[in-house]
Amino acid sequence: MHTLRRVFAAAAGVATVLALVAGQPAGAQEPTAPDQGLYQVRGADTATSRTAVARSGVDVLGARDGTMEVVASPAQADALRAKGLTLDLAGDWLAMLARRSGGVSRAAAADFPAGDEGYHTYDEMVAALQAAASAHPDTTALSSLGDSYEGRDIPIIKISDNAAADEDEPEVLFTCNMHAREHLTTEMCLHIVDRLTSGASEFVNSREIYVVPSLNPDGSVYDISGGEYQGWRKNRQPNSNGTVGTDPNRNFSYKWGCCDGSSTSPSAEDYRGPSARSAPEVAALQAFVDSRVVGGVQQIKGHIDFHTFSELVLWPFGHTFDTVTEGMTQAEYDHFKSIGQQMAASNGYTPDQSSGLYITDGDINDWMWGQHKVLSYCFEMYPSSGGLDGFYPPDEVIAEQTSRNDGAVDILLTNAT
Ligand code: NO5
Ligand code: CA
Ligand code: CA
Ligand code: CA
Ligand code: ZN
Repeated sequence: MHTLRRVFAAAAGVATVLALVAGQPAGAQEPTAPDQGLYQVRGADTATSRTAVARSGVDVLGARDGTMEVVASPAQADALRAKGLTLDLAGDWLAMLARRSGGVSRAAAADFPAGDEGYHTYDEMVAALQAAASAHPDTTALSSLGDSYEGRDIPIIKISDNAAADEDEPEVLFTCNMHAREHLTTEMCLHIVDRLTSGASEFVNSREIYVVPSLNPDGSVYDISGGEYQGWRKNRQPNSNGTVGTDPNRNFSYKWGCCDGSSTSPSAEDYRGPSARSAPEVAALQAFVDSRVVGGVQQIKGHIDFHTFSELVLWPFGHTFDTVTEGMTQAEYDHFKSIGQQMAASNGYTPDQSSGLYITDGDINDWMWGQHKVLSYCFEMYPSSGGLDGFYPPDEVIAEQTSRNDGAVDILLTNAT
């Protein structure tokens, strides 16, 4: 790991709503603005049909109880209707983005759009970690996983008694904001830091806890650039065809691209990248987790990767509908399910195997378990549904929706042994 250093990278390039679509070369994919519709898809009642929707090229915002929320072009919407699904148009995605963010001028964003300043920008997140580190020098250690594509640090804070020492205590990892627009998750990780450094948790003495509040700093900065929400998901790494972004949660090395759970199209929101761990942010996280194999034993025993939205607790595998398969015994699956159900009972989310939602390959949880046998969950946070606002709930919800997971976090910490 590197010493944390502040990097004030300017918001890269033009950050306009049009850039979201205009950066794509003509003829390479579907026509875009202004015809990106937000749709509610009904009839996707099985994981197989939800996977078909995910594979159709639309941007899946959320999925729950047989209803999916997607952003689709007219052609994509027609193709899904032709499969017998019902699509209800809920709005013009780009117009909703512009309206939601209030039409503020397009300077680099000093903060979130008006009314949402309670969210932490990248710089505010770094400052909060530095403040926590200087206020609690004995129980924290702040460093960086390495650089994002645009050269920002990816801060990681360790919280434990004698944090400077590598003690013989079970290690636990919390990761957030792998998807740029899922800003509530950054607040979730910062809330974990707050709670664990406040002196209220016994786990500081019995665990070594690592928190990464933003796995995707470039995407996160881009998403609020110009004072307008960009609805951005991926990282900001350019692709060979002129589009931008790899989906980090399809870029991990375990069975990367194995199972039609990601896209080979660079313009797709679930583009897997040209090769496994091609995204620097993914490579940095993998290198860190690899480095926690000490004396042949992986020290990290538990992990939650926070996303939004749909209020779900998900466990591996994502790449197969099978519960028991290569790399997962019945006893291991039952353990995942049992702890997952306990956590869901504590926060009111819905528990499921990840592939029960739709098939994904190259996701972080499959890699954490498949490669390192870490008890690894994906939480999809608040709200349960919500279209555009699903990614941009007002900052008033932050306190309630992050503390809502205190019990689940404690269950994970308890079982990470
Ligand atoms: C995640 C999970 C299903 C792993 C994903 O909507 S999300 O992108 N946050 N859902 O598809 O990577
Ligand atoms: Ca702020
Ligand atoms: Ca310790
Ligand atoms: Ca240790
Ligand atoms: Zn996500």
